[in-house]
Formats: sequence, structure tokens, C-alpha cells
Amino acid sequence: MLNKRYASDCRFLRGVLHPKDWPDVSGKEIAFWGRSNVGKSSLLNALMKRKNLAKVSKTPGRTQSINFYQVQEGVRYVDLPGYGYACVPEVLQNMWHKNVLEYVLTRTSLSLVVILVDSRRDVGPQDIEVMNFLTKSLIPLQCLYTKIDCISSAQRRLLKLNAGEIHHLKTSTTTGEGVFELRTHILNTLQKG
Ligand SMILES: Nc1nc2c(ncn2[C@@H]2O[C@H](COP(=O)(O)OP(=O)(O)OP(=O)(O)O)[C@@H](O)[C@H]2O)c(=O)[nH]1
Ligand SMILES: [Mg+2]
Repeated sequence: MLNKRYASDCRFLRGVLHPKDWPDVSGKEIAFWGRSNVGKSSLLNALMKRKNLAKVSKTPGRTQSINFYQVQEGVRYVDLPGYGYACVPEVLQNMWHKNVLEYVLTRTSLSLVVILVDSRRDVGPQDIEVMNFLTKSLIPLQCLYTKIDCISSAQRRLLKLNAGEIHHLKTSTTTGEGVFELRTHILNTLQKG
């Protein structure tokens, strides 16, 4: 389904919140979700082989809308606003949350949610909550660690997901580690159905 040319075909479609503004539901979507600043937008750029298509920032809370990227005809990546960022007014957080929850629960084109966890912080209570919620809602889920270049090999071995039963990948947009594996996993998911 994803062809080799897809990197050059990628384009930003729209950044919106309300369901009425979401693109037509046809095709398939892979959504990226995790704490603010975990590296969602960076990973999307790496996957799309583009430097700045998704806006990256040192300041948490940069992605404030549901951002849709056309990867190729019928395939979209979706950058979701991050959770756990306290410096945004609560009302705004609630609005993001409400729309993001509605997105994951109702979007029939959603094929997979990729949950990103910062390897320096490891899995936190909100990550667990989100993973449990997706599992209970029967939404296909792939977990991965980001910024794996920032921790030592000893710390890698202690990562909590290693001991759990959840299959996960370890990635770095600095070194490129795990990006190929993630792309392959996405490709397999898209081909399955
Ligand atoms: N060392 C290192 N830094 C990274 C990596 N991925 C992202 N970063 C940095 O982490 C910061 C946040 O990255 P973003 O991609 O903007 O994170 P985000 O999850 O989209 O953040 P929000 O949109 O604010 O929720 C930036 O300063 C990135 O350069 C990585 O693999 N290694
Ligand atoms: Mg972002």
C-alpha cells in the first residue's frame, strides 16, 4: 500500500480540532500520541523523510490541533496534541482531550495508534491510562520509546516496557534508530486490512 515514492508525496493537509473539520473519512490513518514534547512531530518528519513538515519545538505543547498529513493517496498520518502538559489552560486541555478521544473512538479510518514514550522518563501513569483505554476499546496500538540516543545501554535494559508484554520499538530521530522498523510495522498494518 505505501509505495517507495511516498516520502516525496507527503504533504500537510490541515490542523483542526472539531470533527466537522476532519478530512473525509475514506482511506486509512495512523495516529501518533503521547506526552507533550515526547517527540511525536520529530518522528513524523523522520517517517516522512522531511525536515520540517511537522513543526518541532523545544517548548512542550507545540502541537495544539489534530494535524493530518497525506502520505499518499488513501494514507494519512495524524499528529495528535500531546497529553500531560500543565502549562496550557485547563479548558484548552479539556477541549483537546475531548476531541482527541472522539477521534480515536469514532474514526473508522483509524488503523493504528502509535503511543510514544520518552525513554528518559519511561512510562508514566498517563501513558498506562491511555494504553489501557486503547486496549479496552479494541483500538490497535503500537508502543515505542523515543530519544533512545539520550540514555545509556544500562538504562535501556531497565526500561519498563521491556519487562511487560507490550511489544515496543526503540527509536531516535537523531540517529535514525528504529525508524525503518516502525515504517515496516506501519506498512504491515496497512497491508493487513
Ligand atoms: N536527542 C533527541 N531529541 C529529540 C528526539 N526526538 C525529538 N527530540 C527533541 O525533543 C523536543 C520535542 O520534540 P517534538 O517533536 O516537537 O515533540 P512533540 O511530541 O511533537 O511535542 P508537542 O507537539 O509539544 O506535544 C525537540 O527539541 C526535539 O528536537 C530524539 O530522538 N533524540
Ligand atoms: Mg508536536
